[in-house]
Formats: sequence, structure tokens, C-alpha cells
Amino acid sequence: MAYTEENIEKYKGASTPGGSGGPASQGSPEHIVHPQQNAHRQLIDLSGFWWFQLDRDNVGEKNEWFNGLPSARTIAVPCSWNDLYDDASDYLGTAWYLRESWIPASWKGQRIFAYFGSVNYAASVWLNGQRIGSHEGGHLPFAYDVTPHVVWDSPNVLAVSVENIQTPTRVPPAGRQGGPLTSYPATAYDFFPYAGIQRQVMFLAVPAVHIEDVTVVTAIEGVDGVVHVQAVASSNWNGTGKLRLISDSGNLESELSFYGGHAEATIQVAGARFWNPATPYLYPLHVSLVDGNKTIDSYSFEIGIRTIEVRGDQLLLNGQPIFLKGFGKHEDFPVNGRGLNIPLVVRDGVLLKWVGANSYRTSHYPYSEEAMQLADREGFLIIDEIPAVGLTFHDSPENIQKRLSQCVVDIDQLITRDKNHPSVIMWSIANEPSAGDPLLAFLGHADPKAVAAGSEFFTKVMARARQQDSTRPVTLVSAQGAPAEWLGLADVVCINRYYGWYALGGQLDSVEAVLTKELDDLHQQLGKPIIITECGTDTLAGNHSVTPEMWTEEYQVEFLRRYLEVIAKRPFMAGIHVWNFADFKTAQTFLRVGGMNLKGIFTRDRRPKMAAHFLRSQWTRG
Ligand code: BDP
Repeated sequence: MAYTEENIEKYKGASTPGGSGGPASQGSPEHIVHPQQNAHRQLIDLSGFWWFQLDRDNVGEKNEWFNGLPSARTIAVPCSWNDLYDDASDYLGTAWYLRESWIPASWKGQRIFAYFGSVNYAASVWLNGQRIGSHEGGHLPFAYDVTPHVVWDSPNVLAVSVENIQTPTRVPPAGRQGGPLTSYPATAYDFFPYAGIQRQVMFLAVPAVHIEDVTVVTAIEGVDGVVHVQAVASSNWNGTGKLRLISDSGNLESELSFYGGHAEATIQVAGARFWNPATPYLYPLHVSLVDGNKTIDSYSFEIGIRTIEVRGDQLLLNGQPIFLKGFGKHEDFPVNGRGLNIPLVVRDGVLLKWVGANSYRTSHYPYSEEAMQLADREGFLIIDEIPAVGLTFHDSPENIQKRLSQCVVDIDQLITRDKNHPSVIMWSIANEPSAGDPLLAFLGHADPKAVAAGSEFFTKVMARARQQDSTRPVTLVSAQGAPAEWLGLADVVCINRYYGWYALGGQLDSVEAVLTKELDDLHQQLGKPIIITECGTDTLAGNHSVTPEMWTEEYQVEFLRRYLEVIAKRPFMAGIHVWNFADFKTAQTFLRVGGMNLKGIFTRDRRPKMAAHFLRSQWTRG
């Protein structure tokens, strides 16, 4: 069977298990594996200059700005818009992006996708004046099959309207409006609401019948590794394929027989090298579709053979207890904002190694795929989080339901994107939801109705995560004062604690007793591994005192020393993530000098504070 331009018609609208409906399913994004260039797949990276215009009056669509912007400025993609133009820095609204691109005639006969790595928050896409579809939720990729809309005899005009209004039904939801605690711009979270096309945009060409999805699950049997692979081919493909894993001792191969688009196979790796932070060994894996004796598509990536599980109060990597040393981070840097910054991904990897860390959390949203690939290579253990920060449960059931639907979409898309990364050891479905008024909840006065609504909500999102991936623990990162019902839902109890800062500020000598009691009580009550996923102090680099005082570098060191001491004595503690890896930009409030959260152990430009040297002395010992 030949897969020519004519044949593509046949596949239009074919429903496939990976969610593809072909070009007929206009409007809804389609699943596509992470873009790559090889003998069967091509890509055009649209990074660079685009045209840009703010649409303060929301007139762009009516005035057909998708065909051309009346008063365009130059913008960079990928990048957040906020730090590029001063009038856009605090902008919450719609903005338009537009650029032209030729698509080579050699792509005729293939399926062509427009791919977006991350657009925050809502995106609508037009190609050559045709509305292609919309996507909600920043930080995760989406793609549209644009084959029927491509033109070959002139440049293609790609336009995207991006909108980042904070509303109560989005994830993260809008924050408190009005009153002394309102930030500017008003958000429900403590990081800057950077927006725009923040990761790469590409045109992709894939064969009409192509590999739509691959899922790898690994197991360990004695000294051997077991690699189980499920592949999905588009168009309900019935045919054959090949699986090839490159090992030290040569190629390990297996046939794939596709029926209705599905195939699976298992490869045994004798004397396997298991992936772990000290030796993050990766095996190249090649998947291909074969028609007769012709390879019609191929897809390659690297896998790690490892297991992760919770047994009793221990978190086990490859059957051995593992302790996470690391940080909550942010994607944040001057000028780029939250835009993909590959040099920074590499530099942060170097600094994580330097300080002796083996782990971080993608607080409070999924990070770039490049960050995940680097974590695979460097052996970082990742708690991978959806953007569900600052969820509340005291507004209307309709609002709660809408946020629930978005969280389910987010967890689905995150697991689809990141399921094959050995570095990803846990899914986090939320950060610091509040059981009623956040201040009262922090003080332990939860609203019982909100607690019940939250339990129902988290049970559903967790069930979804476990249904999508039964191989990784699922967690929920809780604030101080969170109800025990919520903590108990997680496989690993993840808690953020600020004794010595938001509570007991300046009183470090009181921290040990309070923290000890709380951890021991939690352990007794829940019998699960516990990770402190946040603890830290705002620290102005260069500010010093003889005895530790809040805001000084000495205080940050002493604070961390107390936490490390308490944790070291408790075998049920599975880790500590210091808040934060680096100082980061947030909205303006009276709590944040210069609009910055200064809890980094590195400054925003990655210079170490004393605490970085202290942690290095603790984490690189023996
Ligand atoms: C925690 C939040 C985090 C904040 C941090 C802080 O999870 O996003 O940045 O507090 O206040 O409650 O520094």
C-alpha cells in the first residue's frame, strides 16, 4: 500500500486510540510524539522573530488580525512578552502573534502538523486565514493537523492569539481581588504571570501512517532489565513494525504486530545497567513501522531501566530506599521570563550537581521537555507537577467542576508527554490547595465543606493519574495547616513548612521541637514516606548579621541546618526540597521587595548565597 497524497483522504477522520481524529477533527488538538527530525519526519522550527500586537480592546478577531496585524511590533519566540516591552509587562489580556513560513513542496503527501510547546494561557490558532483550533492551559504541548490548510505556492501565514486573563475557572485560578493582600498583577500564586508563546513552535511533516504514541514501562528481574513497549500507529494501522534497543552487548530486537493501530512487545536486557542518580544510564530505543520491506516511519528516544515504588514508609528506587536532596524551582530568568532558555537549563543542571542535589520539583507547572531530557541524562529525580497551584474550594460547585475538568486534561497531557522519562518519579496533582480562607486554613481552621469538596476533587484527579500511569506514585503538595484527609490521599506525603519564617519568624531555636513533633505525628498517623517539598527564608544576598536575623544569609544557613538535622534522624523522611533553587520574579506586594521572592539559595543570576555553600558541604559529603 502506498501512502500518497490521494491516500491521505482515506485517513481523514479515522479515529485512533491516541486521540487522533485526522484533519476532520478541526478544533481539537491531536496527540503527537515529541517532534524529531529523521529519515521519515521533518520539522521547521519557527523560533525567531514574529510580529506581535496587544489587543487591549479585543477587536483582533473581528478585524481579521489573523491575516495581518495593523500595528505590529517585533517579538521573540519562544519568550514571555512581559520583559520585552514595558507596556506589556503587567498585561493580562489578549495579544496576537503572526509570522509567515514556506513549507517545502517535498512535504506534499505527508501529514503536516502545527506544533506548540507551550502557550500561556489560552491559544487560538489560524493558518492562512482559517481558524484551526484552540487550546487552554499553559506549559503543555499541543498540535493540530493542518494538512488541508497548507498552501504551496506562497508563504503560509500562521497567527496565534494568546490570552492570559486570570479567571476563577482556570488552573491556576484567579486570586483574591481587592483588599490588602492583593498583588499586582493580581494572581493566586507567588510567581510572575508570564505569558505568551513560551516554547518552540514548529511545522512537522510525518508520514500518512505514522507512530502516534509509544509507552515504555521497565521492570527489574535480578540483574536483568525488562522493557515493555506499547506502540500506537495512526489510522488503525494493521501491519508490522520493529523495536530495537541498543545495548552494550549489541542490538536487542523484537517484531511489532499492529492490529487496529496497537502493538506491544517486551525486550529482556540481560545484565542491564539500571538508571539511578549516580549512573543515569540510558539505552537508545528505535521504533519503526514497516510496510512490506519498506520502513515507512521511525521514532527514536532514550530510555532508562528503573523502578520506583512506595513500600510502607519508604520510597524505593530500583528496590533501594532513596532520599531526595534538592529544590522547588521555577522557569524564570530576566528578559526571557518563562520562555524556553536552553542555556539556563544546562547551567541549572551544572549548579544542581555542584550543590550535590539529586532531585527537584517542577513547581508549579510542567517544565520544558528539554529540562526533562537533561534530568534523564544527569540523573535528577523529578516530581512532575501540573499547574494546579492555589486551588480553592469555597466558591461555586460549577467553578470547582470546571477546574476539575482542566486538572484532568492537564494530568492526561502531562503523563502523555512525560511518561517515558526515567527521571520522572512522581506526579504531583496540586500545590497548596486551601481548605477555605487561605489565612484561616494556614492557622488550622479549615472549612469542613471545603475539606469535603477538596477530598472528592483530589480523589478524582489521583484516580485519573493512577489510571493513566500505574507505575509511579502520585502526590499532592500540602500547605501548613492542610487537613489530614488530604494528606492521606497521597502515596508520598509532601508538605511545605515555613517554621522559622511565616510562623516562628526569628525563633530558630523553637523550630526543632515543632518540626520534630509534627513529622513524628504525621508518620504515626499515615505510615507513609514524607518529603518536605518546601522550606526556606527570604534572603537578601550580601545582607549579614553576627547572630542569625531574618533576611540575612546567616539566617538562611541556620534555618536549613535545623531542618536537615531533624530530617536526618528520621528514616521515614524521603527527602527535602529547599524553597527555592534561585530567587525569582513574582507579582508586586508589600511582602516582596522589588517584586522578587528572595528564597533562592542562588540569586536570580545564579550566584551562590552562603546557603548554597552550606548545602554543598552537607550534600556532597561521603
Ligand atoms: C509556598 C508556595 C510557593 C511560594 C512560597 C513562598 O507554595 O509558591 O513561593 O510559599 O511564600 O506557600 O515563598
